Amino acid sequence: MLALVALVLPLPSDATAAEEREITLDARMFAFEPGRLNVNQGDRVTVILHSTDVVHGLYIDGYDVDIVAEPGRPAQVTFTADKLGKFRYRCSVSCGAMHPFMIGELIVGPNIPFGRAVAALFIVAIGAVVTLALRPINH
Ligand SMILES: [Cu+2]
Repeated sequence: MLALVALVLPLPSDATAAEEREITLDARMFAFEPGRLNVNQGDRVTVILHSTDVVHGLYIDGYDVDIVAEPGRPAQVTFTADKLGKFRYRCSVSCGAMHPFMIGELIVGPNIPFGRAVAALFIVAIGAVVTLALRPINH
């Protein structure tokens, strides 16, 4: 019952506030580490690209991100993850035979359902505590 109320009520605005995220992405022949990035829509994302062997680039489809890192000289970019969905990222510098397979996936998920789920759980927990506290004690 209380959980239903939580799903209907508007949440405080900070429940959907964007986060600042800093992600370190290692590039080497022929992979990115990590190969998958998860962020929430609206997040301010900073990616720091480290190259551990030769020159690699980072190009993110749909996000107008294109940076190049030399070994020992990381490159950095900041963007707002304003588009929902899955976006490929790839190496933008031809770095060897397997270069076309040097790809990863950026997943931008909605942040509202998660906030609501947390709020619903929180209210259920409070409801349980209140119910237990009000229960008559039998000796
Ligand atoms: Cu590369």
